[in-house]
Amino acid sequence: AGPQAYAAVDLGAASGRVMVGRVGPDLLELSEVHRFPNRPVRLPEGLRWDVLALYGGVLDGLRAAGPVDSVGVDGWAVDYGLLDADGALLGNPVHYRDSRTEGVAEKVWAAVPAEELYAATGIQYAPFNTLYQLAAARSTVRLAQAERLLLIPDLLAYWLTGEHGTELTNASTTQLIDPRTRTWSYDIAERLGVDLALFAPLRRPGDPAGLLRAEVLQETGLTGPVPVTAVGSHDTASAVAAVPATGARFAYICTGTWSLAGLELTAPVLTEESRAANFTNELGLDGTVRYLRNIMGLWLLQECQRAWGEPDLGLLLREVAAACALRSVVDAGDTAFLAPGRMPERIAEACRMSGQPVPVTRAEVTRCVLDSLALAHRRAVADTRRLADHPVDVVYLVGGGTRDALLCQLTADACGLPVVAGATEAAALGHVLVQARARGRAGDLPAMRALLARTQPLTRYAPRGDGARRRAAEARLARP
Ligand code: LRH
Repeated sequence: AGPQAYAAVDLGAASGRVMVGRVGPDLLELSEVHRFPNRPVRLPEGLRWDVLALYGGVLDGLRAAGPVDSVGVDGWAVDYGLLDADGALLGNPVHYRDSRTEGVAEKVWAAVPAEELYAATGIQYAPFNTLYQLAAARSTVRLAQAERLLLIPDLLAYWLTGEHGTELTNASTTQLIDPRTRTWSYDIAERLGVDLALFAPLRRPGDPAGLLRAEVLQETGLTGPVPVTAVGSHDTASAVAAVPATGARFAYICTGTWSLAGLELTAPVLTEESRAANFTNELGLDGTVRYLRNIMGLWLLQECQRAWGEPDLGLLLREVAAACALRSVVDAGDTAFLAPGRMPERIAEACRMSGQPVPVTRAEVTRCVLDSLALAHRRAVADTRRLADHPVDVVYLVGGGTRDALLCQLTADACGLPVVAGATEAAALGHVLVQARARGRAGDLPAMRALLARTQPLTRYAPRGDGARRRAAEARLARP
């Protein structure tokens, strides 16, 4: 028998993809069969996901995929859909960049202090954590009517199968999971009035998640039974699984709309120092902890591109070669950049406020973003080493940002460490490997990574420069 085929549905904040993966002892292949835009919609009530369009894209993708042995779904974290007693979706899922959570965290902390929340859940403060979204929704009719809450990938899996589940890696981003016990934090939920009965039972990457419904088979032309397999349904969990590391002394940066930079650990770091540095302990595959920091990532550039009428990224990166390095930089970790809109102006404003030259041309703004990202990557890698007391000899970059050679090189320069750029479609690769493993066709995490290192093209970037300009730029950034 030849290798099996696995369909990986991977939902990103900017687009969704259906990929087909094949896995064998020395084989790891991925082909994209369908890509569709993910366009958030601004309604009078706020920023919403067009989740039905996404489901339509998934069905189109499964039709294009042809016969597969199993299907999985991963996607971005924290957001959810609510279902009524009949299993019908209650309204359009709210986008994590919606403003409804402004000022909500302070109210939550009045009931459970931020220190206690971190010690219990290990999750960073981000205004969009599911916990704060639920607090913002507290007295809404929708929440009162809801019988079930499904995180976005679980919602899509439900529409495909008719079955409910809460996949663990993504559940950890709700801030309602205890990373030591890897189950619900009952005490936190109770004190904050979150009804855990809203959540379906937890399932782990590799667990069965049902079969494609008869109507889905009909719509996609697939022949059943087709099993759906739970994967690391948080896209970042799947991407971290696909870091092609061969040793233990590594850090990773998953670059896409976000940059997620940190370490893979076997136990969470729940210290007050770690909380102050806003590091998160999300759950990964096989008992691992993803100890990382959220950095704004290519979102900064995507929003600039939108403001400039969508110029081609390749063109922008060629223009950037002419712009002066490290002339002005912003704090790419600042949640001030979270909301959409007016990004070139907001970046210019941040430079003006910190007394730096204001970037004006597209090339100058793009250069400012790339330099700022590289510095934020460096800070995250340095902080993570210190806070987790973990040695790092090499930084692996995976995800969309690996297409940008300048970003990879600047990250190596800033970190003063070799950077190895791996797969652009890391989330889909990690995802496919978990499906393969569930069917006995792949090994443990180190074996998966060895397979990735053998089969996927890697690009190495050696660090350049003495760091003097970088230090000067960081000093400007630190100025009040
Ligand atoms: C990346 C990601 C990230 C989350 C954010 C909401 O797609 O899942 O890990 O923090 O989206």
